[in-house]
Amino acid sequence: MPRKIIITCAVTGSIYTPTMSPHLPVTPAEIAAASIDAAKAGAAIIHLHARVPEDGRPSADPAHFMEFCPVIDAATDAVLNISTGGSSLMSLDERLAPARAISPEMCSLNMGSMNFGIFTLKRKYENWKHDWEPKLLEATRHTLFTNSYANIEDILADLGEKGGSRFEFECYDMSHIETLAYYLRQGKVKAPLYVQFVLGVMGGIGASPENLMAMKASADRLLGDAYQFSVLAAGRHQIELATLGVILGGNVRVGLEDSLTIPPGRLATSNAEQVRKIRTIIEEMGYGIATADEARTMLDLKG
Ligand code: KMH
Ligand code: ZN
Repeated sequence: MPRKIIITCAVTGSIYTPTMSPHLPVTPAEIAAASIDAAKAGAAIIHLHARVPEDGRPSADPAHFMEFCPVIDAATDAVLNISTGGSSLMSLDERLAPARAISPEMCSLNMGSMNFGIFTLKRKYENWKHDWEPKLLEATRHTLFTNSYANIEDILADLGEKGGSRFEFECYDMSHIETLAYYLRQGKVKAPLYVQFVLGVMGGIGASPENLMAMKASADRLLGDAYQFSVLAAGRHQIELATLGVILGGNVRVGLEDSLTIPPGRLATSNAEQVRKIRTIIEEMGYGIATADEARTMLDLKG
């Protein structure tokens, strides 16, 4: 039996802005359609952020999430994974409101505080559709993405112990794996941990094969058999590092939240296009694709 690989698709996020790609889903109808198409293409998990429908600004308003989550739920059996990272410019209370309202099967949990330098994207664009876009990017030069120990513990207690959600542990650097290992030793998190190795965010570890292998070696040493992993490479290395992640025994995350492009370097026309690309590579290598229910079993989700 070939090993089954879980594909997560992160459909819109809060990093890229509407000027950067006409294919970035923004309205609830677009986010729902992109998610449904990604699930049909093979994504077992859909990682979700919301945007203000009128202008595409990142939103943490639960009402915006409620416009697309039930639609995706009704049309697919995909696991819904709600962001608790929101955007680095939101307060923690804002960031947690959607997952608190929805109590999803999964949510993200960012494992440390860091710079989150998306201001560097600014230089590539001109003729902004909206004034807020360059301003938001510039603001990240001055802001920290705050995920204190107390913040992490609140999320574990509130959404995890109380709400029954399980986590995509976002690890942007080796130190974040150390923090997760601390909580494993404390008994505050339990196997199977789903660790997302996040490479290529400015402020975190860079997107290279060597860094991915170092993250994996560190997690093997610190988390042993208590974890499974997935690979997310932000930017143009998305597909190749996801492929290496599969070779190293892991799962993958793609989607326009993390990269607007598709090899050999053009804009992806949809989230589903990236899912189909990685699915083809996975199947050509002889692996299988996990269904949503198989992902639920592998990750011990509440279902
Ligand atoms: N945007 C990704 C680099 C979250 O939503 O909590 C990581 C992420 C964080 O998806
Ligand atoms: Zn996210």
